[in-house]
Amino acid sequence: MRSNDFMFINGQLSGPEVIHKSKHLSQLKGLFEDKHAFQQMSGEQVVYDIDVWRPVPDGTEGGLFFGVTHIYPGTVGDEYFMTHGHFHKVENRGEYYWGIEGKGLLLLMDKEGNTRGEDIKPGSIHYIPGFTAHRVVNTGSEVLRFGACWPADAGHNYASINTTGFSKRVKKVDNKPLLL
Ligand code: M6P
Ligand code: ZN
Repeated sequence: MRSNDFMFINGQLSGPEVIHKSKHLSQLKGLFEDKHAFQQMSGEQVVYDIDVWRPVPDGTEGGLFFGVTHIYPGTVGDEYFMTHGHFHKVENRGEYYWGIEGKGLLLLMDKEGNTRGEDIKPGSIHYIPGFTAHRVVNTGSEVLRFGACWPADAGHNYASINTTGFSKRVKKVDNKPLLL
């Protein structure tokens, strides 16, 4: 039998077609509230890395993608490092996220702009329904790793997050995370 070359060990995804991408602070311009603090930081700083396995071409109906995201600890002002966040281009598509290492908060926002948070920790599983924007925030002092599995035809819609963002932010208040 032919063996599979894809492995997922110790929070690391490896295999011949795994794509690695880094999100630098400069690519998250406008998302953090404290513009002054943002300007003081290097745009070169990596906020998170993503490893993605796309076994089928982007847009394939019925296909699935698999990814691992590594968000580094840090803040912009008092706001924790986080992913950009997105709705799906094909809005009804859902997704699974699960916690691997570290701790954080998954923000889920519906089309009416109601935002709620779910704690992400090693072993936690999160079902993200369609029509729901999703963003992950690292509220810990270690790297936060989470897995993701989503339909290959879901796509990413970043536009509305760029303009209106999420209706709640996660900030460090008295050294503790608060959803405000
Ligand atoms: C997960 C998946 C990816 C997504 C990534 C980073 O791995 O949801 O589709 O690209 O997180 O999130 P974002 O695209 O919002 O920066
Ligand atoms: Zn998604």
